[in-house]
Amino acid sequence: MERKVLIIGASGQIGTELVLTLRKRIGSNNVVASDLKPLAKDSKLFNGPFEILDVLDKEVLLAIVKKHEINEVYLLAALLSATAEENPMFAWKLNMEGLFNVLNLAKDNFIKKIFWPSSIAVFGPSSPKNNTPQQTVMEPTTVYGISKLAGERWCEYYFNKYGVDVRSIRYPGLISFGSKPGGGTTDYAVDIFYKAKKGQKFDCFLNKDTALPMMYMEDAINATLDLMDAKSSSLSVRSSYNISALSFTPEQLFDNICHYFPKFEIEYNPDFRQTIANSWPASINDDVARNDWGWKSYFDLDKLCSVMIKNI
Ligand code: NAD
Ligand code: AKB
Repeated sequence: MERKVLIIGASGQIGTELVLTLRKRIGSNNVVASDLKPLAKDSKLFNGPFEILDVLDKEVLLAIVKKHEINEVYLLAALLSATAEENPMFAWKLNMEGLFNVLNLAKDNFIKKIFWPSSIAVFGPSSPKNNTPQQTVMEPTTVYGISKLAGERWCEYYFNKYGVDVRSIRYPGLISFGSKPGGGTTDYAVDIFYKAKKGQKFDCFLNKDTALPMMYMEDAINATLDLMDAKSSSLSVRSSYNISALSFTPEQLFDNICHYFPKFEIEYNPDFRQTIANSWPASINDDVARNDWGWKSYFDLDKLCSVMIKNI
């Protein structure tokens, strides 16, 4: 069967890279990008089909699926951790209803396969802080984390009850230059490169010793596409897979960037995002993903900094 993919929330940090990579692999016309608003003039996504879509509008969603004969959906529309704390009720609505609208498309046999991202935010202060395992205590304290954990449970439920082929990864903080991040707690690790390159002082909203799990976008996109290509029978997890690449603090990232910009300066002024970061793991154990579908990361901190500085 020819793959016909719809990406929802395609103009965001992950969507932009995912659309371009998938279009290279399976052909531009087989990947329909969609988002709330028309593409920006300088968008990289003009090289294939695009639809305006609010994932909360299930009639329009179904019409687009039928129009393009879509059989696979990647649902990226969500409010991230920091933005969600500012509007908890809307975050819950978007993050949950959007997922139900897509899961129900598969339950009703309009599509065959779904990718839905979870996050390290599913863990909370009572989870082990270091080398956090796939299965452990999960008591998230952010609305974002609560919505992701609930989403994971629903994905597993739809797989067990209705046979819906939904696959998921708990992404760590993602670092990329293709599109700016949208309202997360790990966004500092992207913003810092722009300030360094402009020769400006960086005002960091986390403390210097706050270690968080992070990953370069190319690793995350490869993980996503590898998981989607994996044989269904090899997948033991239908909630969401831990994956891991790097763990660093703002100070370690700053020190690395200073190799390129020795006069770069930083000031630490933690805000409400520090509380969110404090509740998350510092590092993640990804043995299950490695064993089930061969996950492996390629970008360490040196390589990540070098690519970011070259391309920003
Ligand atoms: P983003 O904020 O950069 O992009 C989200 C996109 O969704 C935006 O283009 C936005 O316009 C669109 N959108 C918002 N509401 C919509 C709606 N109602 N209908 C359709 N589109 C809508 O987010 P991202 O960083 O690309 O993240 C994508 C997904 O991955 C989210 O579910 C997020 O929770 C998850 N995730 C991201 C990271 C990360 O570091 N970027 C880490 C863990 C998990
Ligand atoms: C955020 O900071 O909200 C995201 C995430 C780790 O889910 N980058």
